[in-house]
Formats: sequence, structure tokens, C-alpha cells
Amino acid sequence: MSMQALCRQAARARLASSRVLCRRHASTPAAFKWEDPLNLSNFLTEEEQAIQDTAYSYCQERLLPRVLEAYRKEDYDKAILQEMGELGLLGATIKGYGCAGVSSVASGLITREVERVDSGYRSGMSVQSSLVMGPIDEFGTQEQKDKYLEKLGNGKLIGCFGLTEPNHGSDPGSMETAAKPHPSKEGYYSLSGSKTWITNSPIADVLLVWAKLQETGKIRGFLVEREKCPPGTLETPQLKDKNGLRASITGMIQLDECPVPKENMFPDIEGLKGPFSCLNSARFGIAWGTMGALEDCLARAREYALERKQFKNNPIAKYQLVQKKLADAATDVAYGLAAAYQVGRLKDEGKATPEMISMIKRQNCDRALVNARHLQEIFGGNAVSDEFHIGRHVSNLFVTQTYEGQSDIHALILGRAITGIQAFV
Ligand code: TGC
Ligand code: FAD
Repeated sequence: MSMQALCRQAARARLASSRVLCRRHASTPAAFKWEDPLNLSNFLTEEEQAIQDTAYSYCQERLLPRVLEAYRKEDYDKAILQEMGELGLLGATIKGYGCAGVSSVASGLITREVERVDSGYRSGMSVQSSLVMGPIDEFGTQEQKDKYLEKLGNGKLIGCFGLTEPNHGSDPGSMETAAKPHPSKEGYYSLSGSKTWITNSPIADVLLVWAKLQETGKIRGFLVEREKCPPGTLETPQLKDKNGLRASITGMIQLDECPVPKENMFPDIEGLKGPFSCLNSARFGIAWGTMGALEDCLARAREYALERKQFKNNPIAKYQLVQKKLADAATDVAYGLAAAYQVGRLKDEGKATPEMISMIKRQNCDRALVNARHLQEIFGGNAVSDEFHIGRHVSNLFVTQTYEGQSDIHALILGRAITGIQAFV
């Protein structure tokens, strides 16, 4: 059943039960729920709650059982994107082309549920949705949309986003990858250069590569189709032996005079605002996703603290220092989700700014990493065993704090907005 049909069915059922609940609420005092301290679910529409339920069930039933082996073997199962596509989880905010066309908050809830299992699974999905489908929908020609969006949305094609280079990470404006008119193929550009740390690149069919057009010196976006590249012009070696995000696949993009048809370039968008506009949606998704990872750490640490007994057979949850760690994490989850929710609603009203997104991406990544690291201590020596999951989240959350603009870079974006003074250079 499609996500839209599921949503309608679940919404009807919820509506019926919420009427009963409403009658009960009239006489029942509000209760504090540690899983949702500020009662975020109260602000979600019926459809958003149904979408979250669908994503939660899929992630817990289909992704969680695979994640330990995938992480141990550093293996990414391509079928995951097809499964997500069948449920309508890919490119979920896009209207048409078989996509679900849901709200930004709903898409945030999806990333939260995926990252509750693993940041690497969220990464694979975010790149496909926000960094490949999003730009094609926003900047692509009608032919590009017709050609790629539906197939990317059902996971039959896999995409990747190549911005970072070996010598230019935080400063992509200095990129060296170049596009020039192909010397022997009329109607083609020739792309040369190297991109690194690219999620999905070793398995991608469509590679969105940002390169400087030699004729103008401006950055442009090119859709490179792997199967059309002559041998030796495109290589995408995997970067192995990572110590974080091991359940996602990461690689390079090496282009050596690769011929790309002129019609595969985005027609009107030029300069850094092309890639950065796509990053707004992806960074928004990370702000939600990291809260899902922290919620998982909190739930697991709470359960462990209630069961583990030390000193006079007391559960360690009885001790104040342990309770403080749980209270800090629950507070940061609640604040982080409330902020992400607010920006999501503003985004759909066209009132969200890049600085707001920098603020929630930075704050939620930083707080998720700090709290996960503190919660890890509750497990004592058992934290070292991957079966307790917490060490995996901690390693992953370092990566989320680094990619899509390292946290200090977002501090500088905010500092510039506050003072009017540029601190990057
Ligand atoms: P700057 O002068 O700030 O901006 C250049 C042009 O871009 C425009 N712009 C934006 N437009 C829309 N949204 C945004 N968020 C924008 N940020 C900037 C800006 O208005 C300007 O436009 P125009 O028309 O005036 O030319 O450029 P700068 O070179 O000074 O940039 C500095 C800085 C630090 C902001 C920027 O370079 C930056 O954000 N660096 C971080 C790099 C980054 O985020 N890389 C991400 C790589 S992709 C990735 O990590 C995917 S991981 C995926 C996964 O696995 O989940
Ligand atoms: P650098 O830019 O070298 O920064 C190193 C440190 O210096 C950081 O702490 C930074 O904050 C600091 N620093 C740099 N400049 C300044 C300054 N002016 N002032 C103060 N401090 C500064 N990229 C893509 O394009 N596509 C992807 O799909 C993608 N996926 C990724 C997946 C993984 C697993 C990882 C690890 C990275 C991925 N990236 C991807 C790359 C990621 O976006 C970059 O790693 C990130 O932008 C930082 O760039 P860098 O690693 O070159 O660090």
C-alpha cells in the first residue's frame, strides 16, 4: 500500500480514537511523558502522525535487524533505497512524479525515524532525497525531471552529490573540478577533477557533480550518468575502513575528461547558491535525524540504568549523576525537536532562512554528540560491545557534526548574520 493510502487509512483510525481521547482529556490532567517531554505529537497533523508511524514500523522491523551486521562488515544494501521508495519515503516533499508531496515536518519525522536506527541509513536516504531529487525538482529542466525523478523516487536509480574535493571541504567555492567544451564531441562538456567523501558514489547511477564552467568561472551542476561514461573517464572508488557511518557507502568521484551532454547541466542556476540551496533541505533533515539518534541513546541508557544494579543492589538509575545525564539528554531532545518543528512549519510557509537552518543543524548535531557521549558512560564496560548500540551512535554523530558544514562553520555563518562581519577569510 502506498504511503498516501496508508496515511489516509491511519488518519481515519486516529481521528476516531482522538475523538474518544478528546472527551477523556476534558477531565484528565496532562501527564509528563519522558519520551515526548514537550508533547510535540500534540502539534502534528493526523497525516504527519500516520507518516511517522509508517516510517517507525519500517525502520524498527526492517532496518534495525540488519544494522549490526551492516556496520560490522561496512556494507550498504542497495535494496534499502528500493524499500524506502516503495513506502514513499524518498523525495517525500516533492509533488508529482510518484512522490508523496508531504510537509517539511513530515519529512523531518521520516529522517528522525531512520536515524533512530542509524545515521548511515539516514545519510543514504538524505542524499537521494534532498541532494539529488531536490535539486532536479528545483533546478532541472522538464526533460531532466521526467527522466530521473520517478526512478530516483522508487529507488530504481541511485544518486549522489559531489561537492567536496580533496583540497576544498569547508570552502567549496575554491573547487578545482572544471567543465569545458569537449574538444571532439559537439554538444558535450568535458569534466575533469576529483570529489571525495561522497555518500553513495560507488553505487550511484546518476552523479550530481558541481564544477566550474571554464567559459564563465561560475559553478554549475551536471548530471553525470554512469552508464554513458566511456571507460576510464569516471571512477568511483570506495573509501573503506571508516570508523563512523559504516552502514553507509562512501567514495570518491574521479573524472578524467568525462563527456557530459550539455542538456545534462542545470540550465539557470549558477554559483554557490546552487549547491547551498540543496544543502538547506539536507541540513534541515539532519537536525531532525540527529534527535532520533539521541532518542535511541536515551531510551537504551534509561533501560540499562533501570536494570543494572550496583552498591546494595540498587539500580544505577537511582543515583543522581546518572539521572542528570538522562535529564540533560531528554531536555536537549525536546528543545531540538521543538526548534526543528518550528523551522519546518516556517519552511512550508516560505519563511525559513538559511541561518535558521544553520542554527538547528549545529545545535542538534552538537547536543546529540555531547549527550550520546555522556549516556555512553552509563553502560560502563558494556558500552564497548556493539550489541548495546550506543558506541555506534556516538561514532556516527561525530560525522553528522562534520558533514554538510562542520559545526564551527555554522557558528561562523551565524556570527556573520549577527555582526555583519565575515569571519571565514
Ligand atoms: P557565501 O558568500 O557565503 O555564499 C556564496 C553564494 O551562495 C549563497 N548562499 C546560499 N544560498 C542558499 N542557501 C544557503 N544556505 C546559502 N549559503 C550561501 C550566497 O547568498 C551567495 O550567493 P550570491 O548570489 O551572492 O553569489 O560563500 P562563501 O564561499 O563565503 O561560503 C562560506 C560558507 C562557509 C558559508 C560555505 O562555504 C559553507 O557552507 N561551507 C560548508 C561546506 C558544506 O556544507 N559542504 C557540504 C558538502 S555536501 C555533504 O556534506 C553531504 S553529506 C550527505 C550525507 O551523507 O548525509
Ligand atoms: P576542512 O574544511 O579541512 O575543515 C577541518 C576543520 O577546520 C573543521 O573543524 C573546520 O570547522 C575547520 N575550519 C575550516 N575552515 C575554517 C575557518 N575559516 N574558520 C574556522 N575553522 C575552520 N561531501 C559531499 O560533497 N557529498 C557527500 O555526499 C558527502 N558525504 C560525506 C560522508 C562522510 C562520511 C563524510 C565524513 C563527509 C562527507 N562529505 C560529503 C564531506 C563533508 O561535507 C566535509 O568533510 C565537510 O564539509 C568538511 O570538510 P573537510 O573534511 O575538508 O574539512
